[in-house]
Amino acid sequence: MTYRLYGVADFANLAVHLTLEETAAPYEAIFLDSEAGDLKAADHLARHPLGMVPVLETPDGTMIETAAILLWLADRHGGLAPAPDHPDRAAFLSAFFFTTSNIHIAALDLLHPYRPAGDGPTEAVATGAQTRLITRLAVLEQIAAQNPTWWPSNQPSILTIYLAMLTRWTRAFPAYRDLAVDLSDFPALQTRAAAYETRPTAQRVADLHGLTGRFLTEPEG
Ligand SMILES: N[C@@H](CCC(=O)N[C@@H](CS)C(=O)NCC(=O)O)C(=O)O
Repeated sequence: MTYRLYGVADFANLAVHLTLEETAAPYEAIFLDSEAGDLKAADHLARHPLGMVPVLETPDGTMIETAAILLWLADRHGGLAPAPDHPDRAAFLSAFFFTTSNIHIAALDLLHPYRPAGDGPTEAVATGAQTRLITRLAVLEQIAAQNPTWWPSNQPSILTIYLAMLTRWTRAFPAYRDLAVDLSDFPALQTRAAAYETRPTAQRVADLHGLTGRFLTEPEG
């Protein structure tokens, strides 16, 4: 079966799309139009109960949640994360789930502070998110700087792909421009994203999302 990825250009499905391109697996990327209401249409709500993306249709059923999909693809196709029985798996999983639980959530608060703020002050929420992001990226930076075998600096990894997509957002789309968080403050993380983004595979996917050049490390806001 050909995988079918549902997404919107430059939404979270970008990480899944990049990962699919690194596997040799056949897939189809279907772009929905969020402005036209495609995400909340009945056919998409049947795929995702909240009408969100990414959604990946697989031979084992329909999957949601970026991190779950990335891990599932890595396990199924190999090469993009330590295998489940590898001794490096424990350290890798810790960093990967640290990213989804801490970086992804804080990035959303930096981009969309009005969601958690409700009637409260959005700038205070965004400022708090920026502080959390910087502290948490520093944790990952310290790990990456030790060059663990499970996080190569010059090979694609679902951790690099996921993290680089999130930091693309934190630099390009913060709710307040002066709160942008830039990967260049985290050199070991930046090295990984910079090595990855120039791969022909990454550039092919970027092009389909309307992105060009150093789309991860030097995104245009
Ligand atoms: N936890 C989910 C979050 C997915 C998510 O936030 N998707 C956004 C795009 S980046 C979305 O579909 N937004 C459309 C909407 O909320 O209507 C995941 O990691 O897949």
